[in-house]
Amino acid sequence: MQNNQTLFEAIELIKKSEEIIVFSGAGISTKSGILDFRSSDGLYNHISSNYDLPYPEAIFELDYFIENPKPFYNLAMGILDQYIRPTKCHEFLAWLEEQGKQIKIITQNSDMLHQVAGSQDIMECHGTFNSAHCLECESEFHLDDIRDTILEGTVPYCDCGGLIKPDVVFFGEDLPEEVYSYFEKEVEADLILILGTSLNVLPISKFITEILERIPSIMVNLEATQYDKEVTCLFNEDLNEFAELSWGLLEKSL
Ligand code: CNA
Repeated sequence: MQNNQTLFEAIELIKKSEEIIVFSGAGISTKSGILDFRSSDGLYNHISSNYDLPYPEAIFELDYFIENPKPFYNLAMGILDQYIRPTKCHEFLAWLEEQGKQIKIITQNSDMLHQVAGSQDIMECHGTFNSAHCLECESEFHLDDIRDTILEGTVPYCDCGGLIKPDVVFFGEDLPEEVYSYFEKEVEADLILILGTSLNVLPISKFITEILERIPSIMVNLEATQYDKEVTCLFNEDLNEFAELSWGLLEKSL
């Protein structure tokens, strides 16, 4: 760990905080085997090398998906085919909650790993893979209803003939209403943990970075972000290493 002083400061902040907001991004799940978007070995570079698309982001754009859903479902097949488990960091957050901390997870991820780890209060601001809807008749499906079709390499369609789309928020779609109502009020917390996000995706990164003026923060991210100077404790480190060290230190003192 780069700086022991900052680590001890972060541990003290976690220890004395009762209400903690966690803002997580794709970086918390990379050690589970799910690529993030923007790292050099992330999804965008993978898509550029392996898919014939006008630009990598097109795969997550609603208009492009409606025209050509095959690339998205091909990518989804590769993810569903893996055995994916939560990381040490997901587990650390669930453990903090077990210790009596009030933890609100605000995640940009749709991989459901916070739920699997046991966290209770989770707002999925970019939707979820767990459910899906027909884009024509709006019938609802569970992931289990379409999983086999996706794994066979086939695009799932509804009985009405409409294309089925997982309930993840694509570029061109709005965030769930609960996200706007949550940030409409002044957010109260003792601490915010920002974990594994480049803070590039609007509007959610704007909502979060506005809070940094009022609430102490810890950010853990391998790469620098444009908000590094605005956080209280910064770690350009691997999240699992941070979680393991913090867990060990807190276990002795909480
Ligand atoms: P991003 O823009 O790809 O940024 C991820 C950040 O995490 C990068 O800055 C990396 O440096 C950092 N990172 C990667 N691995 C680690 C690690 N082991 N330890 C510490 N830091 C690490 O992703 P964001 O989440 O900021 O972007 C938001 C997008 C990505 C959202 O719309 C998500 O839905 C979307 N996404 C989600 C998943 C998922 O559900 N797991 C996967 C890929 C993309």
